[in-house]
Amino acid sequence: MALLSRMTPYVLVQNPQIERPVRLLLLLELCKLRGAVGCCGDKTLKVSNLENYDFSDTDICLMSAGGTISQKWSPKIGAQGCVVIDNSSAWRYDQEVPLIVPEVNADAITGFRKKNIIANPNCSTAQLVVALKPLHDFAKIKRVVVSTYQSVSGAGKEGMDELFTQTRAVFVADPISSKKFTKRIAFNVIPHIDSFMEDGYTKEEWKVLAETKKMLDPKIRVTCTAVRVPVFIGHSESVNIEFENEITADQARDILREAPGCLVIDKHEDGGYITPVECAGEDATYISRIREDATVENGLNIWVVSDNLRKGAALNAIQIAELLLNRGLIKPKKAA
Ligand code: 2RA
Repeated sequence: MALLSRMTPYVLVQNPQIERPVRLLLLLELCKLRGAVGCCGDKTLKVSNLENYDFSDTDICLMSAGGTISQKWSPKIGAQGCVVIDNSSAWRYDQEVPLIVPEVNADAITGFRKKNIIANPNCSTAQLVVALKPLHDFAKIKRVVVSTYQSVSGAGKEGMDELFTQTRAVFVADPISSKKFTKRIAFNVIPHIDSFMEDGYTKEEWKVLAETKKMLDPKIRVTCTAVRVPVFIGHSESVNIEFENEITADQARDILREAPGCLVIDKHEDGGYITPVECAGEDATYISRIREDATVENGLNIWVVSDNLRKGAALNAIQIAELLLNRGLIKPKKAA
């Protein structure tokens, strides 16, 4: 992160018509935590109007303003020589835009030059591929079945507010209304995230397959059920994996213990596993409950938990920026 603080201060742009204070703050918080004090840490950040901002002096734009803004602005910003790291889904499936999780496909980053845009994956995919990559390298994954348990912060501040308000309403016997989610989320689970597609899957479920294939291996077959749960921060995933080659649970545990970004907490005792409450505010992708699946030839079941606001969003974006700098792929335009 030291490199970032030597750069010209990068600008976090907010469209004045769109209020996204939480997302913006999360990015700022993370920069502060990871030591980019020279950029924005304890300083007052100037928010400029996107319409007339000149990006030609700016090295990196961390874009977290939604797909519509990104579609319109990322190419214009990229054309001014500023690299956009985009958190929306606008560019993830574009063949000319690399989709990057540094622990998984760092080498693919060089493709950013075509458009000067790099895409950050969907939160549920980011943690999944961090866990899958080292196992794929060892025993070649054939098929993955994922069930997600996604926290309400994946739906932003309004999602968090809705869980809080509804939970309180249940206790004080107030009427309960749902705006952000399609059904009551307090004391409930909802098997529906993002919009429905023609085949009956949701867009969230489709993203998991499309992004896993793009980043890890297009030959891997992936199927997913994405579920919203009444948890504020931290996505969990139950993952069933079928491999081409033999792999034992002990081998998987050893491999994952050494793998970048992974932390294995897997004791066969009460509480010997990770839950979202413990992962919130942490950078790692936690893996627990590693077991052999006796119903297939080479199968494993694992439990993957990570802070969706960090590895699933802000942290991964910062890691991409670090990757650009550490590999000398961009040179700071001005010294800070
Ligand atoms: C969600 N995956 O949890 C989305 C956010 N990117 O709703």
